[in-house]
Amino acid sequence: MARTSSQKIAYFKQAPFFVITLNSPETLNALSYDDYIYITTLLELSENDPECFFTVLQSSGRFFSSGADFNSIPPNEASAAPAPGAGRDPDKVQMWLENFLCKNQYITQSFIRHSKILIACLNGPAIGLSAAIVLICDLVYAMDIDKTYLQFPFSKLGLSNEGAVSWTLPRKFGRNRSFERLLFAKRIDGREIEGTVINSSKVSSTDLMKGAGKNTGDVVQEYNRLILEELTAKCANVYLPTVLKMKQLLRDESATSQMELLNSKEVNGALPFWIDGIPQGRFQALKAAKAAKKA
Ligand code: CO8
Repeated sequence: MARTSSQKIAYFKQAPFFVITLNSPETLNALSYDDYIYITTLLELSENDPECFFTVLQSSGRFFSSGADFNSIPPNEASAAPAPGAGRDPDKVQMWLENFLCKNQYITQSFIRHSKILIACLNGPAIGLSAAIVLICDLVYAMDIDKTYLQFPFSKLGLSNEGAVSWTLPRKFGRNRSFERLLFAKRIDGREIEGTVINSSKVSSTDLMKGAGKNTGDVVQEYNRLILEELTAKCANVYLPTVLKMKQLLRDESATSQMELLNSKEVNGALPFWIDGIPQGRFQALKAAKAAKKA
C-alpha cells in the first residue's frame, strides 16, 4: 500500500531549527503533489513558531529528491489537443487548473514567501521541482559535492520552467549557462555551483565514510546530525531575531515580487501542455522505461 505523506516526511523541532526530513529513499525521495503540499503545511508550522528561526530540509538515501513521483501523475488520455478551429475542452481546462496550476503555484509560493531562513542539506542530487526548491533556499550544504547535482528535466517531460527557476537559476548560475542546462535538461554539477549555490561546511563525507560496514542510510543520518550540530555552533552568540531581519533585506520585496510573477507566468505557460496531455504521456513513458529496466 502507498505510504501517506506523513509516513514519507518526518519533522521535529530543535529550536532554533525546524527540521523536515524526506524519508522515502526507495524512490529516491520522489514526491507527489500531496507530499509537496504536506511540506507546505510544515513550513507553516515553522513560520508560526516564534522559537524557530531556521527551517531545515534534510533527506535520506542516495538522492535528496528525484522530483515529481511519476506514479502520482494521472495517465494520459487520448490526445486532448483541440482540433483546428475548435476550442479546448472546458472540463480539461478546469481539471488541470486544479491538478497542476493551483498546486504548483501554491507550493512554490509557500517557499518564496517563507520568512524563516531556509536551509537545504543535500545528501545527493536533486531533480525537478525539488531542485527548484533548493534554489529558493537561503543556505545549501552538500554532503559530498562530487556526488551532488541539480537537474531540471522539464523540456524532456513536456513541461516548462517551474519552481521560479526562471528567476533563481539565471541569477545564481548565469544567464547563458542557465539556458543551456534548462533547454537541454543537462545536469548542473555540485562543483559548478560551489560557493554560489552551495555553501561550505566542515562536515566531510570522507570522514563520514570512515569505519567499516557503514551503509548509505547510516552515513546520511550521521551527516544530518553533524550538519545540525555545526549550525548550532554557528548560532552561538547570534541574536536570532537579526537573522530574520537580514533575510528581509537580502531578499527584498521587489525580488520576492519578481519571483512570484515568474512563478505565475511559469505555471500559466505550462498549463496548455497539461491540458493537451503532453507531460502525462512523457511521465508514463518514463515510468514504463523504469519498469522495463527492472524486469
Ligand atoms: N518517481 C517515482 N519513482 C522514482 C522516481 C520518480 N521520479 N525516480 C526514481 N524512482 C524509483 C525508480 O523507479 C526505482 O524504483 P525500483 O527500485 O522499484 O525500480 C528507484 O527509485 C531507484 O531509481 P533508479 O533505479 O532509476 O536509480 P538510478 O540511480 O538508475 O537513476 C534517476 C536515478 C536518474 C533519478 C532516475 O531514477 C530518474 O531519472 N528518475 C526520474 C526523475 C524525474 O524525471 N523526475 C521528475 C522531475 S520533473 C518535476 O519534478 C516537475 C514536476 C511537476 C509536476 C509535479 C507533480 C508532483
